[in-house]
Amino acid sequence: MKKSDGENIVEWPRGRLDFSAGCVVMGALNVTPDSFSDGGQFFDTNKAIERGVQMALDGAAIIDVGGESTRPGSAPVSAEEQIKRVVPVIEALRKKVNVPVSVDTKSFEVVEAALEAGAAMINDITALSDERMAELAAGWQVPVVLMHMQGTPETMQVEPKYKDVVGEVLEFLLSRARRAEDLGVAKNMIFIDPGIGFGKTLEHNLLLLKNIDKFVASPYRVLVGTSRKSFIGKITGKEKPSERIFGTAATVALCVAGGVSIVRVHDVAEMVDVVKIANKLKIQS
Ligand code: HH2
Repeated sequence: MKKSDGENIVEWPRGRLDFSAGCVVMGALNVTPDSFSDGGQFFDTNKAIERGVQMALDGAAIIDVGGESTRPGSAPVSAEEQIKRVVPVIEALRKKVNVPVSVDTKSFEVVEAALEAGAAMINDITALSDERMAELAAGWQVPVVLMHMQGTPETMQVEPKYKDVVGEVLEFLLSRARRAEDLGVAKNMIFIDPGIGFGKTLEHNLLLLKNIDKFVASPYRVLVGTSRKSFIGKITGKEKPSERIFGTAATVALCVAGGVSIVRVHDVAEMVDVVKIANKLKIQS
C-alpha cells in the first residue's frame, strides 16, 4: 500500500486520483471576501461555481473549496458562516465537474456539512487537531490532507521559531498521519503538507522546499501549496499576489521534480502546463 509500491491510482467511493503521469494540480477556490490571493473575486456563489468549472476544464484534478481565509493575521470565521459559503458551491460543483471536490477547513461541523453536500476529500490545515475529523474521514472513506502550522493564522507570522524546521515539521506530520491511521484512515488516503507560509519565515519556507525529498521519502504522498505566497514576493520584489505567477511556476516545477504528488495553486491553467512539462522531464529514481 506504500506509494513506492507503484500504486499510481488512488480510488475511493467518491473519487479517483491518477498519479501515473506524476504530480497533479489542486485548484484553490476561496469563497471568501478577504483571501490574500484573490481578495473576494469568488465570494459570490455563482462566480465561485463558474471558477470551479473553469478550473476543471483547465485540468485541475481536484477543486479545493474554502470559506475561511487563513492568511496571516486573519480572524476565524464561524462554522455557520463557512457552511453558508461553501455548501452551495460544493453541491453545484459535484454535479458540474467530474473531479473530486475537497473542503478546506479546520472545523468539524463544516467538514460534516461539506461531506453531506458531496465533498470527496478533506483539507485540514490543522492536521486533524480535532480527531473527530479523522473518524469522519474513516467513516466516509475520503482522503485527508494533513498540513503543518505553527500557531494560528492570527499570530503565526509574529515570530516563528524552530531548532530544525525540516525535522520538526516532518516528525509532526508523521505522528498525525500515524494517528489518522490508528483512527481508521487508510495509508493511501493520507497526504502530508509542510504548510508553506504557515508560521514560517522565508528561510523556513526555503529549507522545507529544498528538503521536500525527505517528506516524499515518507510512506505518505505529499501536497505542497506555494501559490502566490508572500515568500515568493520577498524574493522577486512582487508586492501583488497576482504578479507572483512565474515565481509560483518555479516552485511548482521544482516540487514536481522533487516527487510531490499534488500542488495546490490558484492559476490552474498555467500550472497545469508547468506540471505537464515537469512531469515529463522528471528524472525517475
Ligand atoms: N494554503 C492556503 C490555504 N489552504 N491548504 C493546504 N493543504 N496547504 C496550503 O499551503 C494552503 C492550504 C492559503 O492560500 P489561500 O487559500 O489562497 O489563501 P487564504 O487562506 O487567504 O484564503
